[in-house]
Order: sequence, then C-alpha cells, then structure tokens
Amino acid sequence: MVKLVLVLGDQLSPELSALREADKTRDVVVMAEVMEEASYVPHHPKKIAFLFAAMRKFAAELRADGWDVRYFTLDEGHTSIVSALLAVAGDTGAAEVLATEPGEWRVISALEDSPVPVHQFPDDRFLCSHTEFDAWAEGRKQLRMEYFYRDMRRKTGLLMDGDQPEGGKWNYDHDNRKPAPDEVTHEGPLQFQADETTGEVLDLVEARFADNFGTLRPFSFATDRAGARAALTHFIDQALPKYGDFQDAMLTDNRFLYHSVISMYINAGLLPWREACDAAEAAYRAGHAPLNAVEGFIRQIIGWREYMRGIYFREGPDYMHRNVLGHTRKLPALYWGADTRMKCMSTAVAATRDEAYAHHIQRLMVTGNFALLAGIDPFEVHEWYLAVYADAYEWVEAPNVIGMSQFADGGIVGSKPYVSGGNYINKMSDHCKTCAYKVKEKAGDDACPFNALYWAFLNRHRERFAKNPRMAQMYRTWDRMDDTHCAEVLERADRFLAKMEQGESV
Ligand code: FAD
Ligand code: DLZ
Repeated sequence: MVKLVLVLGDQLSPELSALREADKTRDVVVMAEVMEEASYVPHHPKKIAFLFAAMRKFAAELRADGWDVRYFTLDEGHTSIVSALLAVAGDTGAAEVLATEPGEWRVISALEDSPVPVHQFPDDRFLCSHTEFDAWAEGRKQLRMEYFYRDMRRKTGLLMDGDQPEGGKWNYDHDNRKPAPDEVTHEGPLQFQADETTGEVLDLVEARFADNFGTLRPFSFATDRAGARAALTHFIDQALPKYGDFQDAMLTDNRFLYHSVISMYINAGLLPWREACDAAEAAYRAGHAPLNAVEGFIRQIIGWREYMRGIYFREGPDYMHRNVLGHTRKLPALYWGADTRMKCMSTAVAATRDEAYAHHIQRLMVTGNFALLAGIDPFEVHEWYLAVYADAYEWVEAPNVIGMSQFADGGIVGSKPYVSGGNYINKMSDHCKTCAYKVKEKAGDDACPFNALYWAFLNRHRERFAKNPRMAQMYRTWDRMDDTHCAEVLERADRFLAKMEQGESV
C-alpha cells in the first residue's frame, strides 16, 4: 500500500532516512509551505525565503530523480504540516507516513498526535545519535563539550595522527583570540543571484510577511546543494586560513570577517557536515590553512554543533522554559531595531536585520551578554534568536541561548555565565572607538552600560557565583572597590534599566 514520505523544510537531503525507508516506485513525498511553521515565531523574511526557495528546488530534484512529489505552496493554504499530510492521505488512500525525526519538540509531538500514523526515523544526518550522546553523558557529574569533542575526533578520524590529535593538542582555542585586524582580506560569503524560483518566493514573502523584522532584499543566499558547496569552497579558499586567528573579533564595517556563513546550509540539509570538515582537513593537509584555523572550524561542527543537539534532546521539551536566574525583564525594543547609542548593539542588530546573520561572538558577547546582564526573560531571548537568524531551529538555537548564552539551565552547557563588561568588547572590536558611551567609565550616565550592568549582575547573583572558582577573581575585584564607587555603579545600572524599561532610547 502507498505510504507518504514527509520532507520538512530543514530536511533537504537526498540521504534523508525517511527517503531511504520509502519505495520510489510506490510512495508519495509530501512537502508543504505552511503558515504554522512560517509563523510560530516571526521569522526573518530572508529565513523564510531561503527555506521556501530551497524546498521548491529540492522538490524539483526529487521529481527529476523519479519521486512522485506533492508540493503545497503557501498560497494553497494548508495551515499545518499535519493538514497537508491528511489531504494527501485522503487523495492517495495512504494509511502511514514515513518521517525523519524533526529538530523541534513542537513538531515531534504534532506528528505523534497526527490522525494518520507517522513513523519517525532517527535523523542520521548527524554524527552522534541520541543513544550515543546519552551513553556518553550518563553518570558524568558535569558534561563538558571538550571531552565529547575528543570522542568525536576519534570517531571520525578527523585531524588524527594515529590515536593522537594532530599536532599533539586537541584544542587550539588559545591561539584563536586575536583582536580585530585593521584590514580584512576576505570579501565575505559568496553571493548568489536570485533565479526565477527564488524570485517568485521573494515576491511571496514580500507580500505575506511584510511586517516581520528583517530586510528581504538584496537576497543572495544559495538555495540548493550546488550553491551551498560553492559557498563552502569559497570559504575554504579565501577565509579558512585566517578563520582561527580572528574567530572572536568584531568590526563595525565588516559583518563576516573570516567566518564561513554556512550554518544555514548545513542546518537545512543542503550541505553535509562531513563535506565541510573534510574540505577543511584537506586544506590543512595541503598546507593551505594552519592547524589552529582548521581545528577551530572542525571543533565548531563535530564538537559544539553535535553537543548542542545532544543536550537539546537529552533535556526535553521543558528546556526552553528554564530560568534558574529568575530573570523577568521584557526584551527591549532595541532588539527589534529601535535606536540605541550602544555601538556594539546597534551594529549586531543591524547585521541581524540585514543579513539574518551575526557571527558567534556578536550573538554571544554582544546581544546575548547584554540580555543576560540586563536580566531579560530567557524565553523572550530564545524566541528572538529563533526568529531572526537564518540558521535557527530549536535543537541548535535553544542550547546556545538558554544554555550557553543566558545560563538559564543552571550550568548544563557552560560552567560559568558568558558575561563581560565593555573592556572585552573594546579589546575584540573597534566599536567602542565610535560609541557614544565611554568604555573606560563605570558610573555616570555616559559610562558604557555593559560596565555597570556587569557589576550589578555579579552583585545580584553573588550567592550562586561567588564560590565558582572561575569567577572568584571578579568578586575579589568588586570587593576591593570602595563602597561609594560600588553604590554609584549600582545606581548607574538601575537608572539605565529603568530608562530602558520605560521605552526610552538607551
Ligand atoms: P562559523 O564560525 O564559520 O563556524 C562553522 C560552523 O560551526 C557553523 O556554520 C556552525 O554549523 C557550527 N557552529 C559554530 N558554533 C556553533 C555553536 N555554538 N553551536 C552549533 N554549531 C556551531 N548556530 C546555529 O546554527 N543556529 C542557531 O540558531 C544558533 N544560535 C545561536 C545563539 C547564540 C546565543 C549563540 C551564542 C550561538 C548560536 N549559534 C547558532 C552558534 C553560532 O553562532 C553559529 O552557528 C554561527 O555563528 C554560524 O555562522 P558561521 O556559519 O559563519 O559559523
Ligand atoms: C522554519 C520553517 C519555515 C519558516 N517554514 C516551513 C514550512 O513552511 N514548511 C516546512 O516543512 N518547514 C518549515 N520550516 C522548518 C520547520 O519549522 C522545521 O522543520 C521544524 O522546526 C523542525 O526543525
């Protein structure tokens, strides 16, 4: 009997488990642009356009490969994935759906509740299965990415010299913290011209999502596997050699520095992680890129990316609602582009608005750091990140936001919160040179807000963090400041937050 094969918008891979389980001569593939997926958060228009264009092209590739594909465009009006499945089940008489496990609990449970039974197969496009991650995590007092990563290096053989890490060390992160360079030799990610399919999607997104935060045009993402591969090759050739050195740097006039800008392609299924890692290793073996760059790049993919997915599925659907620090402040309007005098924030939010992209340190040490210091409700922060980045799906976004960035999970992802005052941003970027605030000042209305907020954060959460050996030094510094100065710093933080809460421009 005919079965349906569900392919979701971030499952655009010919090697998908559901396709492998199906019979091309008998079964029907279902793909659908639906309002439920397009609006569960107010996605950036570029993210929606990217996925719809890539979905349409993937459907065409499947057809060319001999599959019978029922594709619904948004205008055909199916509200949800399940309603599209029911419609095709009605037409074909199918009584079963083959699916690959979705990357969000929300969709997993919708499929579990579907009136047509859905068999969900593991998503084996990842390196580490849920069972393998749970076995690794079981019995450990503390989970740390570094040890997981070493196992993934051994498992893949990437950058291994026999059973030892290439170069004698597992991790070269220490070499990857150079401040912003004066000049960037890389011209940024490869730009793609919109073809007819992409053009139609751009018109659709423009008409239907006009109020969403984010600039739709110019649109220059790749929307198929060939394009994603070309984007990877461009990165390996031009940027990888300096990727490590300047991984943590930020520049006002350069949004991408030496980053790869491939996360949206890997996460949507257009670019297999293995191809990216093999290409990077080959560049190292050929003497094109140094070890600190290549190890750093591979660690992000087989280390952090896999680790985050392991945490998401291990922690369960309530993870997004964790809030151990009890932060309740509303996300301020400046995250949606309202004016701010903080140069680092306005730069990161403008990149986000225009590109549906910001690189890791902007996400972690600027927008994430500010939200944490200001005590913003982590669920609101999570929804913002899920909406505004082209690479955002809960399995990867939530552990990065709830865990790494907001410490709302109480230390499952990170052993200490990623917080800093303005000094860190000043060291790693050129933002403070042209900022209206003064990074060297801690109190007073012209002082960099990150400074006062940083000390106010430490003061507020003293009980939780003072005994953390990685934070003890900061508490000693705070305790050495005289009481009057401490009081001025805390007042400055309160005044700033009150102003922000009243909706005034900060
Ligand atoms: P590069 O710096 O070139 O890194 C190469 C690849 O490594 C990336 O393409 C990505 O696949 C992977 N990678 C790097 N860091 C991480 C990480 N921490 N977790 C998972 N994969 C990683 N990444 C997402 O893919 N989706 C998200 O929704 C997302 N949200 C984030 C939210 C916050 C608060 C933070 C701090 C990080 C988040 N990240 C997310 C991780 C990281 O910032 C992005 O993967 C990276 O910026 C993508 O840009 P790139 O392709 O140029 O990455
Ligand atoms: C993100 C997204 C959007 C915007 N639209 C669709 C869609 O219309 N149809 C679809 O199949 N998938 C879409 N997606 C991706 C899904 O939200 C994603 O598959 C789930 O969140 C699970 O990761």
